[in-house]
Amino acid sequence: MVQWTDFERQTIQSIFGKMDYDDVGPAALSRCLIVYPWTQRYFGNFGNLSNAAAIQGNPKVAAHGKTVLQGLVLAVKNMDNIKATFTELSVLHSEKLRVDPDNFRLLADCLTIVVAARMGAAFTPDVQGAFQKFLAIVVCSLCRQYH
Ligand code: HEG
Repeated sequence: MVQWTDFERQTIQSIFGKMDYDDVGPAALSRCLIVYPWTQRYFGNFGNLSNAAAIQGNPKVAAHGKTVLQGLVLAVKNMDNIKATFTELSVLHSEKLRVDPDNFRLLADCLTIVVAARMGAAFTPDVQGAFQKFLAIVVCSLCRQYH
């Protein structure tokens, strides 16, 4: 069972409360697809991913970036039960989508970079610590149904 301090809870809720999902979701997913091009293999039906501009202008990437954030919002709303909240999503990524679980961490890191860039000086080391703890638990929960 994960223990959260008041600061960690407030920080996570505040970051997601203020987040512009239409901006951050597409930016994080496109950054992941550009920086780690092998992650593109799961999105073969998304059309043109041939270069950074194509990825950043791809409406399917944008839409899926928002979908991923909706998944994270579910975790924010269930911070004391993230593992159970993600059981089905973990099964989906493992058994149907066959996403290599190492990639969860890569997307989480891209999201951290995008959030840091948007928050600027407000992204203090303490805030980063809380945010990355949250994402580490998300990643860990998504990996749980792999066997
Ligand atoms: Mg995944 C579908 C969340 C990482 C590839 N992902 C989804 C869906 C959600 C989600 C909510 C929709 C599920 C549904 O339709 O029921 N994904 C999610 C989170 C994270 C993540 C929260 C990690 C932070 N996903 C991830 C990574 C890859 C990936 C790293 C591949 C590199 N996801 C993927 C694919 C689909 C989803 C290929 C199906 C997309 C589609 O066909 O529309």
